[in-house]
Amino acid sequence: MLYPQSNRFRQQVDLSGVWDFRFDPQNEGDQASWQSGFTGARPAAVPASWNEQFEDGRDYLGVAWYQTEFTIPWGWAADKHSISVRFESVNYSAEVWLNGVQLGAHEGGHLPFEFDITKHIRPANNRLVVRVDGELTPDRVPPGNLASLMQQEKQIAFEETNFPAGSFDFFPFCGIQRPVTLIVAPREGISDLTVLTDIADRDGRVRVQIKHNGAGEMTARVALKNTDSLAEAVINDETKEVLLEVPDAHFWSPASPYLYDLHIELVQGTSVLDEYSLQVGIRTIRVQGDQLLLNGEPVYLRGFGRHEDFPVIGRGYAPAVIVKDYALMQWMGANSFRTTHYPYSETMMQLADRLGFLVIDETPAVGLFFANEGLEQRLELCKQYTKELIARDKNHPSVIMWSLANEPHSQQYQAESSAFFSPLFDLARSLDSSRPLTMTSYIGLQEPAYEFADVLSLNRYAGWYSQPGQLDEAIPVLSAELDALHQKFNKPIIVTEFGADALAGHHAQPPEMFSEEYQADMLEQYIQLFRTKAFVIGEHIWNLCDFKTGQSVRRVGGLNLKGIFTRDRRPKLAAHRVRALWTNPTTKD
Ligand code: BDP
Repeated sequence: MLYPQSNRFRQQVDLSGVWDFRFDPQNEGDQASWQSGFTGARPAAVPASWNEQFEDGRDYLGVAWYQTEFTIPWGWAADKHSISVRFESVNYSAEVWLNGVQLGAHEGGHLPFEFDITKHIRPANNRLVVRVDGELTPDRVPPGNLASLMQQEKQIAFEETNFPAGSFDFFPFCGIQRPVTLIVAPREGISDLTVLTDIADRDGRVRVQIKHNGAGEMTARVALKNTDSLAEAVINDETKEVLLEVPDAHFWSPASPYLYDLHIELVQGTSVLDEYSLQVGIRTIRVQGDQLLLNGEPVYLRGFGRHEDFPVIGRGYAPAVIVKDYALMQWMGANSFRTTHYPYSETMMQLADRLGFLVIDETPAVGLFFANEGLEQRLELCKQYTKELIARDKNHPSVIMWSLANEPHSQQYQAESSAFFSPLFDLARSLDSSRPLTMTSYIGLQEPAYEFADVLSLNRYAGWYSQPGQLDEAIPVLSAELDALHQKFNKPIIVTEFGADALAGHHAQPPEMFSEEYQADMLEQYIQLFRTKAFVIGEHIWNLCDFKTGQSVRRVGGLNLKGIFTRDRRPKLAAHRVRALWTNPTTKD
């Protein structure tokens, strides 16, 4: 699926704004034909989560309906063009109608989907209706409301003490959370592109695979602007690929995130049918022994786990917050982040390319468990998410690794977990063999899925959930565990989460839990430890900012306070102390 763009063949209209909205707690909308339009609506912002917009909406995770009207722009013609509507993210699932006609459905938040609406549009007064279902259930991913299962089955982590009962530690925000776009494109045009890059000494090589939906033989004209590289190829069933050589290339890296403009024209006879432009970074990424090599050089990841989370808009798309978070990460001296615990917005990924961040791109597979009920469906969903994520993000030079899950509850389900992850890793490898694969575990030595990963991602809270308040006890335990993990698996390790809650403004000397001093000391001591271990190739602090969670005794004010910035992006002591380490790295730059 191509990201929408405007050029002489393609245009887009952003439907963001205030839409009509209605909660449907009795699930009556289907019967009452709300698919064709409904009354009794209140205004709601799109994109945004519904939960922080309304007094009565925070904990509502059921069905809700959205509708809006639009007019097709002048010049868009159903007989000549293909017109579609694209949703960047609806959580958790969506069913969509246009003028009363069902267009389709999509399950899973955080990944885009689109429908061809060419046949169903009118010149004016088109009514788009979306039914969103935000319920948490055991057979969804991420799952929730596991209480009944937990009684029958072996113990599963902390869900029973969490309200709403998600099997994960962030608020289950719902709604149309990213932009909705109307797109016009040629009927016979470019439908997909895959760009793979390689380097040989100083030279770059860019391989472009092109798909189109035209009839007959086409020619693709491919040019890499800012170089002399031009290539032309006939696109038919056998040949779909164009190779561009770039002598003395600028390689993409965090220190120099150089992007080339790739421009493609689809030609038939003498007519150009379509064009598309893409920014391309020439780089390689691979694991060799204990190292992660970017363009053949070892690279060390300094950065964060994060959440798309901000007051009022919830998990809604907010470009200003995205820009701010990049500015904070740059100020800190970070070069990397993981898209915890779901794919981030497409703007976030484009800026990672442009600003030179190394991204571990994670699917929404968080809080997985392996009890029989719903297991097959959860695996199907994880496969779908993996396919959709790789299809969406495969061309970003910033994406250096796919993460196929965060913290599956595998401990007492070793065989089931292996049987789950083996085909999932195979699928990801078959879709993209150019990037290493990982998954993130809290289990460590007993993690069955580590067997399939190229890099081990470990989340650790020694000094917090274990050895509370005792950093002097915690650090040696962590050190021994890292050594044992490396010895057992012989793979490089990224500590993808470590951190402590700190209530901004709360101080203690000697440091104690929840004080800014304790958080700062803990992060500093972890980082110093990592610097002593050659097989540790990255450190991601949990979290960049405080973020909204469900309510529980562990979450003061319904917030996870492990941010080194507050939810409104003000630094705690730890931000200054880690910045001093990261902007003056003595080793592992
Ligand atoms: C890890 C989870 C993360 C939590 C964090 C914590 O991956 O989502 O927010 O712990 O407890 O287990 O702060």
